[in-house]
Amino acid sequence: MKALKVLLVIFLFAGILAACAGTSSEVSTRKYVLTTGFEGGNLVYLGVGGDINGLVNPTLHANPGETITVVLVNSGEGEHDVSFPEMKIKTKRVTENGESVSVTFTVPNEEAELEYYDSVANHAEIGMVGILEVSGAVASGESISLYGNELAAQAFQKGGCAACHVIPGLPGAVGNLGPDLTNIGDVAAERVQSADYTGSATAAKEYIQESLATPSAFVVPECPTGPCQDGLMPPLAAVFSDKEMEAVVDYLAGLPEGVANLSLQPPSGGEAQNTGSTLSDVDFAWAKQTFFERCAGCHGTLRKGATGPALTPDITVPKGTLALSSIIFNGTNKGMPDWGKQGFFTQEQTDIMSEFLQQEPPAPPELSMEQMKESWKVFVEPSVRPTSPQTSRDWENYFVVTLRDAGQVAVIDGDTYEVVNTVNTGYAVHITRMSATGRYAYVIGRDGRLAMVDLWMEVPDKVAEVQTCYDARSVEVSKYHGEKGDFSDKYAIVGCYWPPHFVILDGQTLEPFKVVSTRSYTYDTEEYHPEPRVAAILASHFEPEWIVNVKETGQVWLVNYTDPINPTIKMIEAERFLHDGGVDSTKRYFLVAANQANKVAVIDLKEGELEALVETPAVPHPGRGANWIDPEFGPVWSTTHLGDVFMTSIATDPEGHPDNAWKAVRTTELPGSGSLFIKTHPNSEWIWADMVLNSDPALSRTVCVIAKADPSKVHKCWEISDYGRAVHMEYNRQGTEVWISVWGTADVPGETGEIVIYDDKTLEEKARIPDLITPTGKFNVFNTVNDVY
Ligand code: DHE
Repeated sequence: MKALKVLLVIFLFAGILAACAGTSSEVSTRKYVLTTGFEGGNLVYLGVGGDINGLVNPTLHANPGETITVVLVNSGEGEHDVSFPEMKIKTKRVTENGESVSVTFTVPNEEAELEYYDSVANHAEIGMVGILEVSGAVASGESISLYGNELAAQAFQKGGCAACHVIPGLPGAVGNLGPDLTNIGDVAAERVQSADYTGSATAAKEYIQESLATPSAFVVPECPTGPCQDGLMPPLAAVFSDKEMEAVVDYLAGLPEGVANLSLQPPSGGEAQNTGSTLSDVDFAWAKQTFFERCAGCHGTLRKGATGPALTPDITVPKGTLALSSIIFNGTNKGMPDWGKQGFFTQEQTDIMSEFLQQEPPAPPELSMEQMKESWKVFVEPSVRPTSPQTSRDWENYFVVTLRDAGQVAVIDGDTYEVVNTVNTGYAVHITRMSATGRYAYVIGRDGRLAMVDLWMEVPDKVAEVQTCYDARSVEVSKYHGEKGDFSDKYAIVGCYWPPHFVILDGQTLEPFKVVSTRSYTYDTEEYHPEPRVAAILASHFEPEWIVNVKETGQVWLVNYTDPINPTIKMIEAERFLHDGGVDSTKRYFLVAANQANKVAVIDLKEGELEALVETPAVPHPGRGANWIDPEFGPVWSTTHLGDVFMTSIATDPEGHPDNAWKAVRTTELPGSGSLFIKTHPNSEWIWADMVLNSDPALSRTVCVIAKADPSKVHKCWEISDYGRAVHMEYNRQGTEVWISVWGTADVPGETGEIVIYDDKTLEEKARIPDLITPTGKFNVFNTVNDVY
């Protein structure tokens, strides 16, 4: 990629020379990068890098007679240029997303205020207009004309400090990943005196300087969202000049009394430092694909945010490359993986991703029914499949195990621990659900590829497959058998992230026959959303209905499949960012986490209505949750949290315990946040929880058990391996064993992953199933069919 960058520089340089024709042949001493964006509904230029980073229609500066370069990067799909009419200078037009053009020219040799604007169509009228100020004898080079707070403001912006800290006086500095700096002047003086201080400063200013230059010298124990993370704060010694460092230290040391208005006006001098947003086609394509594969699940393909925050340019450009890269590389304790530390991205790739995030997100293509049908394959026709189980094994105690990075599932005998077969399914396989009879396993990959495995075969194998979308997370089957008909094993449904739709398929052959788009309006503000993704889907036991959770619009759709060509859909308003959930012990109520809203929505499946919205700690993530009887509050359903350290228990018995029903009656503290899954079984005396996304490697491979008899505290926690992460628990059919995955690294021999099996009575380790490739979810046939959790 280094070589490519060199090529890019040569290309850019050539581009600049080309653009120079008819303008100046002198060497430019100042460069400004502008990109296109939206602000308050208007089309605008946004400054990129240096002093103008994130500013709307920034005022550009030049000394009289100076030669400057202006680069324009297209963040959208429209046509744009930058025109300086008084000088009769303009850039060429950009038309493609990510395309850049530049122009180099010499400004007049006298003071002037010159307008620049987009000369395409009516773009200037609707907002794309700014000023180039030619003024005074402004020195070039480092910002030597800036003093005190002005210089501090510039440096804060350069360092991306607002992304992680509250800094009084600095607009937009409301970040909560690092310590709040409101009282840092006082706090710093106290800290150097405290016993647990590990740095070498002896006074407040020295402490602040040390924190900026070598942040690891002392890591503050508590940040607003949990323990502060070593490594997240980038060392700024090489980023700030001596003067900038001095200005920042002075400003912070003067807080809280010395708050000043640090509005980010461009300085009257100082060279704009171009961080550049001119990704090569190769880098752009890499970032686009990688974002889709690794990041879109949480942030959305169009980056409007859901489980993770929105990452549209209005948010990312002001944060800047440095702050974004630091977060991407190091992760956060709110669930953002540490992609750099885990070795998935190099520093260079992290920077490319940060730059990509500051551009307008490209939209991926749609997928038609015709394309789905082209991908549809039946390997074994229903007529030649076995009519009874062809195995003496207890197939209802099989575990279908996701081998995530192998694109496979392993079918493992729950009695003998033998891998009965390994079946190729979709890319980055996500979950498996069983047909109503349990004989078929339906496996969905992140690439929207659905595979159907017949568990009655002597060696279970794939009997059909189809691709229903490019990005999917959920699959379910028709389960209703009652007076309205027998729908066992009749239909399947896939829920997609992109395109945002669900697809109904024949349950025996996987022939897709109905697509329903979820593009719609948010339940609360009735605004159109282009990407409302389908999260969890669950089959009702009461009605011939699927509960389809539409994430971004906050609606739970009850899709009646009695006539699936003409399905009726009841849209229940619930809460935004619906994600995952399960039924209570009576199966009448469905509890689903609205995870960025910090709520759990309860749907009454008998009456088909919203029963309650329950407030919880940050980012509930239950998997399907855990049902058990609390000694004080009666039947409860519990969830753990990605963004907080608790297990929250919600009372679910409106008849027996009406006063408690649909209240979060208990929180039990775990040693860390980052939990994705929780599990129990009616025969067990324990509730198990993981902390797989905790940024501390030891906690990420730790599991905890809570005793149902004493749920006020955790009973026991331990690390289940010395590598990888502990993720997702599942019981065997009898409820006597718990299986937990060690999620390893596919290309590290000996550390690819395994399953650890515990005796649920004694909590002793019983066995390990070694050398599996990145096992994650495990689905016991009986428990999955019957919603036992
Ligand atoms: Fe999952 C369930 C979405 C990341 C393993 N995951 C679900 C469900 C959704 C979902 C909507 C509920 C399906 C249902 O019940 O119908 N998962 C997402 C994401 O959007 C997210 C956060 C980010 C992404 O990029 O995909 C995400 N999930 C992960 C992982 O990183 C996990 C740990 C490993 C992997 O597959 O990559 C993972 N998700 C699982 C598992 C379940 C699941 C094992 C089923 C839990 C159960 O017991 O039912």
